[in-house]
Amino acid sequence: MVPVQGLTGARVAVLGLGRSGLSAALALAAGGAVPVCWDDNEAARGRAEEEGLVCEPLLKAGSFGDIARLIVSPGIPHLYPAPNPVVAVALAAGVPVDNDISLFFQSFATRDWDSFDVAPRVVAVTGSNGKSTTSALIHHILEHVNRPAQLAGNIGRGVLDLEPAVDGEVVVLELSSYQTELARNLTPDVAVFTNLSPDHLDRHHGMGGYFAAKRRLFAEGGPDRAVIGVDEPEGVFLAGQMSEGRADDRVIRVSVERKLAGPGWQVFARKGFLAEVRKGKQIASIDLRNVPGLPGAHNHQNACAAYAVCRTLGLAPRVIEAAFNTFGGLPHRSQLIAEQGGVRFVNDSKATNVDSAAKALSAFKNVRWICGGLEKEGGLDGLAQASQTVKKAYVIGREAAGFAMQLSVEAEVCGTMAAAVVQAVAEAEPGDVVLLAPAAASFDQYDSFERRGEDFIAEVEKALG
Ligand code: UMA
Ligand code: ADP
Repeated sequence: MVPVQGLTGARVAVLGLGRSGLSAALALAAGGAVPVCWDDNEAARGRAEEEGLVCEPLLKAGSFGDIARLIVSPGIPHLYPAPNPVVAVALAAGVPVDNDISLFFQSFATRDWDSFDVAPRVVAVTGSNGKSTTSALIHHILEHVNRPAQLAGNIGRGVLDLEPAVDGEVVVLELSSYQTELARNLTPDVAVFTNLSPDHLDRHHGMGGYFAAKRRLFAEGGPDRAVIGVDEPEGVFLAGQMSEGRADDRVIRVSVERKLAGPGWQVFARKGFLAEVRKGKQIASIDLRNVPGLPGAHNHQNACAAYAVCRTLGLAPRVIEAAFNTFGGLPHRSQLIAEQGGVRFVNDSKATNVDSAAKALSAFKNVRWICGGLEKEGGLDGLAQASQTVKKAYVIGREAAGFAMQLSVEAEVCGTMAAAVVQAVAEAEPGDVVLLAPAAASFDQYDSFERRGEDFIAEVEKALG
């Protein structure tokens, strides 16, 4: 745990007691603050009380009279589509609203660091898609070279749950837009922006708000190095804003769509080959085509970003290449779960938005595509181009019929995962790929994308006997 510094003796309200809230409350207490906790869910309050935390309703009159700060969990809206009532009361009372990410940045460095040979560093990764894969890949490469490293954030571990740093350590944080938008302290040493496509638009009041939330990671005077995907206009703009001039190599530009040139620092992948070019010279080239844990151009983007980060940390290209080849990938992202009779079964349940599903479809041929669920704002038009690899869609979800009608490929309304898998297995031919890439959230039928992916795996196992 990282004990919170700077709030000793202060009463700090904590709203939401899930993974981030619970670790925040415990880290506040460890640092000498007095956490005053609340969660609308009784079971969550019960778990917190078992840890010795005190829960009090935060909506009663005068609740914020003596509160120094309100720490809000990322899943709880603070502005759009409407602020949670507790957040609204805190703001009206003039209480600063903040989050666990901010507490981490204000608390991570300690006096112990004075005796370290190499100061610990924080790498933070944001973007619409590829955050988890890129973060996990950076962590994997660091472990491969025996550099002390820890991984947390939107990838499932609260940041204050990390251990205090050791000499030379690198902490890799995956940060969502919910997290970057609210954090009052946000000062990584290396910041990464993978890409941008529509997602969470209700929480950010549209694309402008969504981009603004993400670019907070790159605030003026911010990271020493910025690794920025420049395949969308927002990335090009951000890289330009961060650079003093064309040769400024504090910014590393990343592309999987074009060869990048110029006097600065760039990493790009074309036709399956990663290239690093610095000051106009090619420094290294890596063949990514047969790297098992990183299939498809979207994963080559993740590889380029992770490579760039590791180069800023002083690692050699050949060492990074060796680590790529032992990366196992993450569950629910391009995960090969079975192969029978020449048919491969791939679980990409994490493809919860249109862009990620399109990228997953483009990574394979002859796809029998299981899709559908809770549709996100912005429509499904972005899937049309990538659907060229699709032989047939098998649509699940409560609104499966409406979802199927918007697709540009032959689509069968199956409703449930069980029905979709049985039908796809019955029709699959050797060379086909049965791919779960929903292009939608899971919450109409499941608690999470993980449960949806696990259900897919269970149904495939059943269907294959
Ligand atoms: N709650 C209330 N009132 C409300 C809403 C929620 O009290 O009105 C309570 C719930 O009862 C629950 C708690 O708040 O107990 C949940 O808080 P949370 O949704 O913020 O979830 P955490 O468990 O704290 O997990 C969060 C991230 N969740 C979200 O951003 C939704 C996790 O990312 C992250 O791994 C974790 O912190 C540790 O940092 C998950 C996620 O889905 C993977 N992220 C989104 C995504 O990737 O698309 C952004
Ligand atoms: P995030 O943490 O940003 O959601 P993940 O690494 O978990 O990203 O990948 C989520 C999904 O997005 C994957 O299942 C895959 O379909 C797709 N994906 C992965 N990397 C990228 C990328 N660089 N660009 C677009 N889509 C991607």
